[in-house]
Amino acid sequence: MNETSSRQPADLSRRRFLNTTAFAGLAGAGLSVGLAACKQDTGAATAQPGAAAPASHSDSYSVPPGQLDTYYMFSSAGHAGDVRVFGLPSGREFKRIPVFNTDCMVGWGITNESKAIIGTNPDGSVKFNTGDTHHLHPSYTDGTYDGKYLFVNDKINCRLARVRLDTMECDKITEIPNIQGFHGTFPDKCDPVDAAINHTTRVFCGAEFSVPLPNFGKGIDDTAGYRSLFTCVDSESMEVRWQVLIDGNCELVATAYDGKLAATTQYNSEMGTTYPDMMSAEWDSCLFFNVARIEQAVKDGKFKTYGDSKVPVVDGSKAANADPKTALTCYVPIPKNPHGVNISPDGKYYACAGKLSPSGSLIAHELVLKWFDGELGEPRKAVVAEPELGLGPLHTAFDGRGYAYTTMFLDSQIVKWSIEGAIKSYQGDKDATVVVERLDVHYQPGHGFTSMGETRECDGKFLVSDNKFSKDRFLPVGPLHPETSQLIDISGDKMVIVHDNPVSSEPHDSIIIRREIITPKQMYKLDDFPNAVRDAKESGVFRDGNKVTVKLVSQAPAFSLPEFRVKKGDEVTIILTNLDKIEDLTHGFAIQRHNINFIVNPQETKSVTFKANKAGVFWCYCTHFCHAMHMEMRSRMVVEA
Ligand code: RUQ
Ligand code: CUA
Ligand code: CA
Repeated sequence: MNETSSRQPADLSRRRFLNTTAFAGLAGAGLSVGLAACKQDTGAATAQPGAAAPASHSDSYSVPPGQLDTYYMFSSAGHAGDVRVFGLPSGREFKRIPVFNTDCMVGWGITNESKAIIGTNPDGSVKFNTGDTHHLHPSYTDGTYDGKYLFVNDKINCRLARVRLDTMECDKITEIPNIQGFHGTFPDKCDPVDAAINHTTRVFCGAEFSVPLPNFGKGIDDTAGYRSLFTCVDSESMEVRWQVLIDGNCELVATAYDGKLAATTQYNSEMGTTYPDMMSAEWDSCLFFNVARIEQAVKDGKFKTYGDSKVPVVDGSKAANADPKTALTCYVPIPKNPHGVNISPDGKYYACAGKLSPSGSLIAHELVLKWFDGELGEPRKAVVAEPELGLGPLHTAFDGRGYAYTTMFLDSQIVKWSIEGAIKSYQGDKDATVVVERLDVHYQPGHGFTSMGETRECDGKFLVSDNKFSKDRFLPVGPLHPETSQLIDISGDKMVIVHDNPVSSEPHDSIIIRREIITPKQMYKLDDFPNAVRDAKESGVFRDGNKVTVKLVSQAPAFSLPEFRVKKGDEVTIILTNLDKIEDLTHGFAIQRHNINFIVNPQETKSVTFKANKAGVFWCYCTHFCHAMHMEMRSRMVVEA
């Protein structure tokens, strides 16, 4: 237990409230006393730029003005629909990358280019303007991040998005057919057949909710016939490659370092539609997919399609996969309603968190492969440890030194346990030490994740606990509290909470990348945009019937057209290129009373299309502070009656 601070009364009542009221019925709530408090060490060390932050002194985690962080942290933003970029160890937020949301600063969901990525209705309006991002994972090469892409899910509208890590902007969004509740996602790390393809080419997607197949109004009352699918998307084309029909559902997703297996936990092997149904069985599964066999089955034409989707769907149900030697899927039984699945950085074990069971289950990669070779027997034999961890285990992270760190939602703790100790204990060794430390966090953690922890370069320096509640940790800001992101130093024998950062709702999963891995571009090229207005002389108003194209450029502190004229009823397309070639010199463009607002970064081109429905004079102005004459940076749209 950690040392107590001077805040016990409020904190204790807070914990009692959470453990007994909010989660009554789920938690048998052994109320733990003692609260984690950051020990206020006063060390003199300062962070070295480029070097990892030294451990043990809280001051050594501060990043002084003018110095840079050593890590990037990317976080999904939950039902805010965007992706956030932070620096660690400072916890400073740098950027919000719009993905499934609308962002009026950037113009995401407003410009034609962003609408084309998001997807449009026949009338040109954006098809979806909500999203729920839970899980984001970058592309891999050689078992570590290659700094190319970040993939992120949308649980509401069943989409997978890709963010380019050089521009930190979303460049593709794919809608996945036949599914609902797309939750877990993970890119592969290697091709299952050709080991020379040692980088990401596929992204796997787990569907949590089951639906009738096809879902067009038939089979509504036959809930036993509802099905879930596991999906593979091509990481370059972002086309859906194939799907697997399964028994039960998918939850979180993990992938093997050798590319041979993808895994998903499933909490609804009962295939129930109400929550008592979904909790009725004592056992659910971690489900493994044999990627090479699935792709062979697709090649051999052993698939179906559903509705108007052309995506091949192979049969991964238990009944169709009884013979391990030909099976596409392997269902490894684990206790009741598991949640996260995370692979250890050595590639050997999948750690599943029990959620409704106070345990974790460790499944050996080698043994699952052995099952597929027909040499294991019962799939349950692939489980090599099942340590008792505490209440509400959700997700597990690793330090590369043989320890696992599991978040306990109900106990509000990070539990550090020994992988080797857990395996020995499972084999009957009564002296094996399993749990080595419990650290209270504030409060109710969802994900915990470590620096480079989901790569072969796991460095064991930091763990971040993203906690769902903050209550008394920050100045109150009305009924909606921020969440708490706690930075924990795990480099020493004891976990040390370094600091709390408030985060706006609701980050789920995050990843921590060494900063050297990412090389952002500071400037676009004009050639990146086929519609670029390459010279101020190309500016003007071009009419084709009642369709009018207005081309203009921005060069601080002026737009190339001080005025442009259109007619009432015209469909107006404005194409704006920012010809400034100075890093960080972004301009904005907004039109009064027309709901138009977007930015253009240096050398970038964007366009918007709208109806000029009202006659009159409408000022256009630069929204982004760019110059001493920023206020004067205007143009005038004249709409003639
Ligand atoms: S899953 S806590 Cu646990 Cu999407 Cu977020
Ligand atoms: Cu251009 Cu402000
Ligand atoms: Ca269940």
